[in-house]
Amino acid sequence: MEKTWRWFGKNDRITLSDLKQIGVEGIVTALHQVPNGEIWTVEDINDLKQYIENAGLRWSVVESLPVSESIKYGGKDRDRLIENYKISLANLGKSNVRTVCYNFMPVIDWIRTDLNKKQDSGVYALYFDRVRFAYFDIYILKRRGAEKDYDPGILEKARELDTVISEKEKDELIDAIIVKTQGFVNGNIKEGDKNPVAIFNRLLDDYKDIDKHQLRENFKYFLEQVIPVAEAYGVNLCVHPDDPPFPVLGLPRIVTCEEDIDWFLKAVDSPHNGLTFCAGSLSAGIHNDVVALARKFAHRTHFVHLRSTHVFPNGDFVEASHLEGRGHLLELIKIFKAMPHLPMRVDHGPLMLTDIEKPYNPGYSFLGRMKALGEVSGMMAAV
Ligand code: DNO
Repeated sequence: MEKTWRWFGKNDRITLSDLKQIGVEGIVTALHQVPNGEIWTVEDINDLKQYIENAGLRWSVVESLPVSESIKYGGKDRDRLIENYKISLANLGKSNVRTVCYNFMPVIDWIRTDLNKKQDSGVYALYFDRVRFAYFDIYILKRRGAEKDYDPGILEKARELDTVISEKEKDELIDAIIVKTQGFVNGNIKEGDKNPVAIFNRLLDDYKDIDKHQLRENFKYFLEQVIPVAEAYGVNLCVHPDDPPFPVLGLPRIVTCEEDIDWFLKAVDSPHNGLTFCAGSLSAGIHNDVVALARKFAHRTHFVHLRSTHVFPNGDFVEASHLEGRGHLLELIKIFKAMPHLPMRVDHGPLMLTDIEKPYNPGYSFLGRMKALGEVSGMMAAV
């Protein structure tokens, strides 16, 4: 596998020369300044590509070329947005950037309730707490009918939480779930937006008639149009699994398990229609055997995210060290070692040491990811 690193562009406080020093070979990035749905021009792509190459690295993967909400819920302007997507894909192919990661999660990308959960060792990890999530859904969003999605034990604990939670803690929960984790990856809600809950509720409204079946149909419609362009320009598209891999907030999620992956790979059966094998996202679903999934889908995997989780008996999960947990990264490395050009990045890392006070995107601090890259590089060498 090729050792890559997610870098957020020229404004990232981590520089390309820092990355060279720690053994990174390829860069994972995006045109973060281009608003969702607009065309990525050849000029803009080449400018960033040249900048990366001047540092002695290569632009290995686009993460992400975002899919607009209207494509996902099947809005009136979806055909225009798909056309733009096709042009951006073609432009990437012309510029020789040929691996493109995206996701098909409605409204909200990855979800955590706690961005700084202190671990026994003193580092901070990302955490998903089922009760706090239910609280957000029922008491903050006030989503109609939300209660029926949670079991009585969780509902009871959410009620108890409501009697003790402060306004500040509520704001922190909103910030974790729909602002800080979303702003830099998807653009639906950004830091500084006033009343993120109202914006979020409006976005949810667009999906009120979209069930799992309809979302699959919309995904297929998208793939049928973009995969021929990917084929023509030699681009590999690879969808990121849903994180966490189960339905949330009344929204369907459709890349969560073996059956889902089988379904979309067959929906348009082309080698250019592939998977981002995110061990972290998949391992957070107790229904997933990550190693078996890797064995089955390696041949359609175009990009790998190495990360691991611990899932607790109550369903909460925490991001584990890259050496432990349900991700079984050592076993995955054994499977993917047969693919020397497959880009891999360590995904997320603990917040630790002198990084603790620095304003990194959640999960994307420097030292924790560097430690993870060291661990993964060691496993790769040993394998
Ligand atoms: C979170 C990331 C995701 C991922 C997108 C891909 O850390 O893994 O936001 O980049 O879902 O489109």
